Amino acid sequence: MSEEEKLLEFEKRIENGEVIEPKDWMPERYRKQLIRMMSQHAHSEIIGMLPEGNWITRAPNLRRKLGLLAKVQDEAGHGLYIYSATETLGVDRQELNEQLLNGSAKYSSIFNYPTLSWADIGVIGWLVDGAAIVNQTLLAKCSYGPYQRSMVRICKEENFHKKQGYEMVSTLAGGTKEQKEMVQDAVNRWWWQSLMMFGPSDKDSPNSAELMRWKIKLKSNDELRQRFVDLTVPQARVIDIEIPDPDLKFNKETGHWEFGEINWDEFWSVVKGNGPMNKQRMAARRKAHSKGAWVREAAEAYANKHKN
Ligand code: BYC
Repeated sequence: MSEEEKLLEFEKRIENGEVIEPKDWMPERYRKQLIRMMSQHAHSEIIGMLPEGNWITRAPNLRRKLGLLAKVQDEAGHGLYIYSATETLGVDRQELNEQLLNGSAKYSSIFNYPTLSWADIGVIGWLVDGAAIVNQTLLAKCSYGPYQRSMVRICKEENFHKKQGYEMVSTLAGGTKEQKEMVQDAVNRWWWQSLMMFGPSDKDSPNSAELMRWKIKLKSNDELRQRFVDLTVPQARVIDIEIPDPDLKFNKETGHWEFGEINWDEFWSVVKGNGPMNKQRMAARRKAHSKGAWVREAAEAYANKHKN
């Protein structure tokens, strides 16, 4: 079969809703796009542990500490599942990690902001994990088998993260005047950044057309962002929290919440490495990588010893 015929057959399989498995033929570009997107996703899970890990020692009580510890551990597990799924595409985890450390692979913009108060931890669970679920629920139906399967458990855990975040936020919102102010301040600092997680608007998204044709993405960046806004605004109203957007209004005809302009200059600046915490995040990753060298060496020596 010629390459062209193989491509036609591959695209027919995608069109019919078939799932592509690691040993199936796939265009090189499909493999490359998946490696790019999945590895960036895995890196985001691992870097995402840092802003929250910052508050483990300062959780206000044992229940909150246990919840936060479990959440941060879950993120490590998510990174592990997605790195493993990415390795089925014939790429080594060491190589993926090098790409992160040398700056050629990205990770989510959201983790380049600081966690300034305890309320940030609740707001991250509510908004950041809430945004992640909207995106990942569809990835759980994407065309590549290992990626979609890794998403099933991740989505279940993210749902728990979101629920515990919303419970924290509603507790603070119903607390003292200071607690309410603290949580409103956190929402003011994380709202727009959560909207940016969905990526550039569709007209500025170079990868979307290809990813949607191959059903890696099932909905566009703007469609998912709108869904997140529609789900989240009513949740904010229930707990009397204001969304920091003067242009936010409900359009009865479309049934959607219309929102103001996102600061795309800020988004691209953060993506290019100039956000408030980019340098600290990468420094923490480099340190963890070099401190873990002995574990990798020991694991390799053990594997070699037990090869036969
Ligand atoms: N941040 O063509 P586009 C989590 C880049 S972890 C940084 O639209 P695509 C969690 C994009 O990579 C959440 N960069 O790209 C963890 C591309 O650059 P390259 C992570 C971004 O791939 C712990 C360029 O901009 N989730 O949930 O079609 C605790 C043009 O964009 C961002 C995932 O990774 C961004 N926000 O769409 C709590 C999900 N947005 O690579 C929570 C999987 C865009 O060409 N990924 N860029 O150099 C996706 O769904 C898609 O890759 C995206 C972007 C929607 C993110």
